[in-house]
Amino acid sequence: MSTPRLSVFAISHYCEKARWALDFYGIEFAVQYLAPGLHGRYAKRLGLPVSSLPILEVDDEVIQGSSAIIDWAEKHTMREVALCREQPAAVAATEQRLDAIMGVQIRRYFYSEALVSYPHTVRPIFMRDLTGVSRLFVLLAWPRIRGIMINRMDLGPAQQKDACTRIEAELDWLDDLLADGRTYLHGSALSRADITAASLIGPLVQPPDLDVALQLPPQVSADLVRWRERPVLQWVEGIYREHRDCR
Ligand SMILES: N[C@@H](CCC(=O)N[C@@H](CS)C(=O)NCC(=O)O)C(=O)O
Repeated sequence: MSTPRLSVFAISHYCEKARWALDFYGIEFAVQYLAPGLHGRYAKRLGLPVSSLPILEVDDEVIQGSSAIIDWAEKHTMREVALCREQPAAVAATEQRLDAIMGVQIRRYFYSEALVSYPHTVRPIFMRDLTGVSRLFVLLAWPRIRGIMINRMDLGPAQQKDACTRIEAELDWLDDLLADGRTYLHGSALSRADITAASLIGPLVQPPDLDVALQLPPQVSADLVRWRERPVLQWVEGIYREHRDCR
């Protein structure tokens, strides 16, 4: 098997989820940072129906999406250790719910303020790790990239409020789940539900192990102060501290 190549955006929490799973399974991989805007062409060239990252390429195989990448890692690891396989139905349901709601709404909530009102804080993160033409592309095409992102993700002040309400409902659900003092969301050891929750909620916690430090806009900063004592945010910090040392 040749070294797998993982295409990512530096700032994406779904990409962090895939990276975490590959690291957990001890799979050596090369990271390719793509420029937003050029990533769509790349996905098309690979024959993929949608443009989203992460994308993993291994020999002739192309695997798109963080969940499919975890499936692939589970099959191809040489390590004895595995993510917890107890309560598979609950783990799958939680992963799907987090992917569909929390991941999407946290992104919409953050960009609704950062990209709309403070775009100068976002561009450097997108440009980080890019070289040559890709870097120049983001520099020159930034107003257009920003406009497309605002349209596609449906961003703005009202949308931020809406996303905030949805995030709080999901945080309530997770706080309730953790109220019995459990260490992991389901089962007796780290599962893909835990990796999903920690990666997707990570931007609200900014754990030191997270590769990218975000400059938080004022409303997000104020909400984070309000949320930081929530059991689930403390739990995410703990999961990073205990389990994200596998890089
Ligand atoms: N469910 C997908 C979501 C991936 C996703 O939304 N990726 C974002 C980055 S956070 C993306 O690539 N957006 C640009 C696009 O879809 O073209 C997964 O788990 O991989």
